[in-house]
Amino acid sequence: MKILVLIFSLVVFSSTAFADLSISASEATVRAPIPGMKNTVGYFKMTNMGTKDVILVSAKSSASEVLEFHNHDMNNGVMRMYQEMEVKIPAGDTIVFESGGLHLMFLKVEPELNSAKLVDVLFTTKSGDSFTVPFEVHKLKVKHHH
Ligand SMILES: [Cu+2]
Repeated sequence: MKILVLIFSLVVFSSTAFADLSISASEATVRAPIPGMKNTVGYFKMTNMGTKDVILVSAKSSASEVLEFHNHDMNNGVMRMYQEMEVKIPAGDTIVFESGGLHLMFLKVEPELNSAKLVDVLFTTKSGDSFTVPFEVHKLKVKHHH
């Protein structure tokens, strides 16, 4: 259990206005867009250590004109993604944004996303609270197969 606590305490943010908001985020990464592409995806884990559910309603970043919460489903064997207007982080629970599931969609990315090491994302909750999570920018490496 101690290991878990250490991982999640890596990045902890709390609001000044709402003492009961206790959210931590970890492993927040965004892929640098493939050259020529205007869109990319971000992944992270978010834990609600508080006693009330937290509902994310928006995300903003200077690195991208539009940020949307997306999810995937399977339709006749075809993976399809769709927008989620809200993402609930239940009290005491961790929600994982990962490949093939929930993800943060960066649409119309700014050039800074290619050169930056970190980009800040500001999340806003239904209760009007907000907090910032830094996302590490991961560049795609060209793989050589032998
Ligand atoms: Cu998407």
